[in-house]
Amino acid sequence: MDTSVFVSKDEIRSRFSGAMSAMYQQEVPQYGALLSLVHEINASVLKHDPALRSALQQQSELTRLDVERHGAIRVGTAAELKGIAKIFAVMGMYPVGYYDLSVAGVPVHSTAFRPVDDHALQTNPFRVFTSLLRLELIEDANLRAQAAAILSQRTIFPSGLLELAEQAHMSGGLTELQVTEFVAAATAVFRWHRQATVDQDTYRKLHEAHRLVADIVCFKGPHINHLTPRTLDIDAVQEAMPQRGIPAKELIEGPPRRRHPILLRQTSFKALEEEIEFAGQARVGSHTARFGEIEQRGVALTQAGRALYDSLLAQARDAGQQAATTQTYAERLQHVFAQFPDDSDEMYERGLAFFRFEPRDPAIWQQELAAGRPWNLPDLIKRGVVALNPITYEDFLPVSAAGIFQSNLGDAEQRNYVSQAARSEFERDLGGPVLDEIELYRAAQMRSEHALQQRFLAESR
Ligand code: OOG
Ligand code: NI
Repeated sequence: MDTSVFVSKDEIRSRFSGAMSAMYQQEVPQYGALLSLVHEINASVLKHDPALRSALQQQSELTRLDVERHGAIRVGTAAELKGIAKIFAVMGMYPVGYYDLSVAGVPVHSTAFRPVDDHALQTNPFRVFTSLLRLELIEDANLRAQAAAILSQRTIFPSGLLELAEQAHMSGGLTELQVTEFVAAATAVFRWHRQATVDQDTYRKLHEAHRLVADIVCFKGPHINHLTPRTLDIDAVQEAMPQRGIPAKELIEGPPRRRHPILLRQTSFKALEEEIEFAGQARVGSHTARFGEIEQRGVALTQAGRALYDSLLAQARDAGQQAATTQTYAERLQHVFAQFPDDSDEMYERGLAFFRFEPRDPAIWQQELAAGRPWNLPDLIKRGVVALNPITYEDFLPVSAAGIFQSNLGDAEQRNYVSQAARSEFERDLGGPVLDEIELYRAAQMRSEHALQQRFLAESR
């Protein structure tokens, strides 16, 4: 087989991500307005902060900035999830992480399909947060059965799409002509359908069970519900949104603003009310599900760093429950997160975050090689010979995701289920295990350490 005629997975993913963005700008014009705002603010940050610019360049973060985004979809059945996994695999996107959102009163559990290797992430890190409906969390047994019956009737994949994915899998890739067909068909899976597949009464009953249940069950396919560009200054975008007539969510989710950003900060604009038509009925109704979001990404945390983050976040949120507090949530967050070191060296020494390693300066590196000392990475870092480049967090945060879901549900929908993580059921429905994100970051850091050690040994001879 001549594999040189195949288009690379990275290229297919880039084209798909671009096609999704173009489609969503058509469907939700406010997303286009948000994209322009983010581009303007990113350009201005880079212009005014040359140090950040060169750091991003050094970390190969700059080239991907303008194409970087994530999306989110919600599917109804195990078969749909398996099909989605097959399609994403053609584009080098694999399931990473398990997110239980039942704690937040949202009857789904999720994973993120994303590229995993260094080069693929650098080229285009497009990720899709993918949720599977948990019918068992609908209390009413009749409604549960009805929802299952409705879902069993639909086919979300255009004809030929799964066959193309299968062929890519069997023969190792797709040709240029096949890719054009594949990207068009894959994008069509996620388009908006104005016609509901059910009548108004059924829609209303499912909506009463949970708005997300109606969103997942009542339409022909798993429409993309938001796309999220990456910004370098989320506070600036948050502030500018209302000035552009974009109705922003009140709070930024995630950690507070820091000199050295960690994990992920996110905010969104409220979902639009869209006109829908019911099956077999002349009347129209409305549905609110689709919105826009922005994110600012920081360094990936180790298990220890993540535990510290989770406990500080819980502290800031718990403090808000106490009636006596006069601080705003943002102030409490700032205050509590003073306990998370805002310094790369300290984060590395305390094993809180993941980094890649790079000689800080060629002349100093040469001096070090000439000195003939044995390889000792922590020491090289301490003495400033080796610089720490943060490994970007590529995943999501369940508490933030819950906050994003909630902001689009309205207060009446804020109910709490007991935590009911069901990872093995999710993996059964997916048809395989999800990858462990911490392991991926640890491996990336190890690769960098080994590469620098090899170089040190080779060059000191
Ligand atoms: C997904 C919400 C989660 C994020 O950025 O945390 C998410 C959804 O609304 O379907 O996209
Ligand atoms: Ni999102």
